[in-house]
Parts: sequence; C-alpha cells; structure tokens
Amino acid sequence: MFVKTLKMTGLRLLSILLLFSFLLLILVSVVQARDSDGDGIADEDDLDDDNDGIPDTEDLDDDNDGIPDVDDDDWLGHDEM
Ligand SMILES: [Ca+2]
Ligand SMILES: [Ca+2]
Ligand SMILES: [Ca+2]
Ligand SMILES: [Ca+2]
Repeated sequence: MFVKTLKMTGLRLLSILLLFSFLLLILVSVVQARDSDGDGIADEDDLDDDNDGIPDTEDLDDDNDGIPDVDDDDWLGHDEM
C-alpha cells in the first residue's frame, strides 16, 4: 500500500517534471525565435531588431516600444550581453 502510494507519487512527480521541462523548452525556443520587426531574421541574428535604420549596438530602444532598453522589462538585453 505504502510502496504503491510512493510509486504513484514518483510517477506524478516525474510527469510534472517532464511537463515543466517541456514548457521551459517551448519558452526558450519562443524567446530565441523572437522577431520584433517581422523581417524573418530572429532578433538574435538581426543587426537592427526594429528596422529603424539604427543598428542595435547604437539603438537605445531595440524593440521600438518607447521604453529604453535599460528600463524595458520585456527586453532581455541580449545585444548588451
Ligand atoms: Ca528581425
Ligand atoms: Ca531587421
Ligand atoms: Ca534599430
Ligand atoms: Ca524597448
């Protein structure tokens, strides 16, 4: 009885762990595939994320949402990394 309960708990834990790993994987791929300006080049590889003509290295607001990168919560600052 106790062993059976323990097995069930282990299986449940494993399922939850698998589910979380899966969700994390999706989240990571979504973040990596983010394309702010929709030009088909992911932000990661795009030298100008918002296509405003200012390279990301000089642009203070890479995603052009009006919030400077330093204050932008949704911006991961990958250009600065
Ligand atoms: Ca792009
Ligand atoms: Ca671009
Ligand atoms: Ca730009
Ligand atoms: Ca911004």
